Amino acid sequence: MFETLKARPADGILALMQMFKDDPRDNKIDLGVGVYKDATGLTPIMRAVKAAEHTLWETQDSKVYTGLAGDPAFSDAMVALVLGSAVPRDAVASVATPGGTGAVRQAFELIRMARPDARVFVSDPTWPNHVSILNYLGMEVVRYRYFDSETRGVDFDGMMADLKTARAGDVILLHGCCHNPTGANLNLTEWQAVVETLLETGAVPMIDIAYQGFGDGLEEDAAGTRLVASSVPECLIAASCSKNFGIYRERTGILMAVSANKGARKLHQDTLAFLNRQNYSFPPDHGARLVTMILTDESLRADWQAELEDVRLSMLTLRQHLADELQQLSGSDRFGFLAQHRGMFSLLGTTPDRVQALREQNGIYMVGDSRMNIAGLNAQTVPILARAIVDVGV
Ligand code: PLP
Ligand code: TYF
Repeated sequence: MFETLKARPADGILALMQMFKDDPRDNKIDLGVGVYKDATGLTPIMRAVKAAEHTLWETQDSKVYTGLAGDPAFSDAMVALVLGSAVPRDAVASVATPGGTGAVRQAFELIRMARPDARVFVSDPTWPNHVSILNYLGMEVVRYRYFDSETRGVDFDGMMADLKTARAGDVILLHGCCHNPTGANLNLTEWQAVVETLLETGAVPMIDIAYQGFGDGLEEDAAGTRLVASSVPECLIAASCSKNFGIYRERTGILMAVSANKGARKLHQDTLAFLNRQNYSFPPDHGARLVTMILTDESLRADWQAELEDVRLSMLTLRQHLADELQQLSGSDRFGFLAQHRGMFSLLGTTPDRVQALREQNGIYMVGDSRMNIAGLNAQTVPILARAIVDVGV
């Protein structure tokens, strides 16, 4: 039977991770997979996470199943973190999922279940797994213009023109903040214009927010998501705790369905729980429990926020350092976008052969589309990267 299986294309980002591991050079620089790394190249366990794990180990007296939606306290804490007071709590149905990817997958399945002919509009470019999962589910993908390859900012006019072609019942997938892979983001005025287009077309927004706290701050990074959620009749939000809590392998995420129609909440909640049951029954609990403990304990939360802020500022410092070095070496301002971008990633906007040359000649690993993980740098490697970028002719 299994001889009918066919080979699948590998995930380019994960393949790059392996290539980096296999490279024997000591001076290699990893700007590939999107995990935060400190100046020594480590991805630390956050202090508040360690403390919560310690308490959990001492106090947890059972690991009996939670519920199909996960622990309701996790939903309460995460709805508050992402949405603040933008919408009433009883407007939100939600389920815990295995990571943000699990939330994305469940959201797509929910859309397909409700509207098998829905088209899903995704930014060009977007996180490759969006497209890969949509293709796998047999759903129609439409790309909207997003990245301006000249300015390396958002091609907002192109984006708006493309979003206006959506129809009622189509879905528009937006990145809540810290766009992956480009690093280019909408400002609040632009979010407002997107909201108006959503209302005009009747398309439903789905927001993927995987880096809250990595851009301009916890509240600032959620502002676009909150604006959308409070302005449209219905929206879906897939949130990940992998990055901002540093609990990647614990697989912690949440899917929220927000509806202005309060009578709909029970049906939404039951349907989300049904989808969890079909796919894996109970979602993982360990990471979700740590997140809940941190968000609901004043001192753990303060410590988490302080550490997250250090992480955020360290990436901003690296961005500015890299932009300054490039300005000096190239004698031009054309790399200023690196300091404007937010989050872990910046799309350098160069050709695959230059990306390959940087890897082969300099041991600098970035994703093939020229996405760099800024957190892979430190004060010593910034000038090395800047020199290599200028020498390769970007
Ligand atoms: N969405 C985006 C845009 C991401 O970059 C990621 C990254 O990992 C995820 C979702 C999902 O993350 P995870 O499934 O590890 O929580
Ligand atoms: O974009 C990234 O690098 C992160 C991590 O299949 C990631 O989102 C990469 C590939 C993948 C899952 C997660």
